Amino acid sequence: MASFSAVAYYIPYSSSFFPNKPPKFNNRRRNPVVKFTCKAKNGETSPGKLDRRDVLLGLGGLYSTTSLSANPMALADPALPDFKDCIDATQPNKTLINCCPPAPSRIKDYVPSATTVNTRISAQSVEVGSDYYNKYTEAIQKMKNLSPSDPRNFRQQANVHCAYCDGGYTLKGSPKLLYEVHNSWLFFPWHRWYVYFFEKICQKLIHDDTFTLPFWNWDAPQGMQIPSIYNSNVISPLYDCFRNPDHLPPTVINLEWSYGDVQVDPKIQIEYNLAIMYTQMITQSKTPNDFFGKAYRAGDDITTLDGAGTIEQTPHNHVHSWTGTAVDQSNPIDMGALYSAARDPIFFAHCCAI
Ligand SMILES: [Cu+2]
Repeated sequence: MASFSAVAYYIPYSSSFFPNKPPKFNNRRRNPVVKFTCKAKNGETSPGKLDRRDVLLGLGGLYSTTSLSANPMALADPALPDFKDCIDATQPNKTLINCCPPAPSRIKDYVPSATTVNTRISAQSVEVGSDYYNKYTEAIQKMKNLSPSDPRNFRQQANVHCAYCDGGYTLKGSPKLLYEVHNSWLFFPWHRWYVYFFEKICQKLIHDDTFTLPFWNWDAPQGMQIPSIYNSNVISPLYDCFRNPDHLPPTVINLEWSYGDVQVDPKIQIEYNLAIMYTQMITQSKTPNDFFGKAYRAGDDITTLDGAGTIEQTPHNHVHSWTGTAVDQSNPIDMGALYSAARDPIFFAHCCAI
């Protein structure tokens, strides 16, 4: 257990997604580290240049598929959490919370074994009472029914997000800095692995290794509201009472929402949302770092990095705060706050969309 507390150092960068007024569009212009070209001629890539395919390959394949021997981004120790000691995380109201997972006897490196690819489906297309819905709710209910000390228990899994995002670990090699998986290029890969293992637990519990989680397609008009499966009835394991009551279906999501925004005509909101997506995906994503986020390496202070990529900032953060409760703006819970976001099952559909 913790031998010291997070507040001994600092309150995490942001313990809610948007405690105050969220940033608007990412209008910053950074000096591009890597230039972006639409397509390399004859399959060539030249040092310092990437084509769009490489951007879409993701961080895992990005630097191995291009000639980036001169790219300093690949040449530093990675930012890692120090697993020696898990400390209390900090809620938006500054109170501490213990999100630490059960201490493993040993940590084993995971080796992926899957040879097939299962396609996720949109949450909006799932009908309440369908076979898929029954499987999904069975998996989540079984996770919630597991012993509270079982690391696969739903609350334990929610706490993983809390521990890694809200000050549960220090940065390895820098005991005065906290580790954080938001606001940098860690955002995409960390969340994708998190969802991957959550999905594996679901598969195991319902004895179906083809099961996939649904994704919340908030970037398409038909997905721009809370999918009905999460709001069907209050005893469903997919339901969460800590969502903003003003934003339940059929309210259309505002992908750039912040406290105080008024609802506009749904058709206009959808047009705004599509424009926001275009802006974040294309106009503002001139470089890989714009899109994925800034490099976060050993020794870096995440509180001063200001490194979130375009999609993490908007719409990702805004979907969180739009969905989470607005009852107490100074102390948002569930989807509206880092420490509690994954307590809402819709969190995993949201993360499957990024
Ligand atoms: Cu997160």
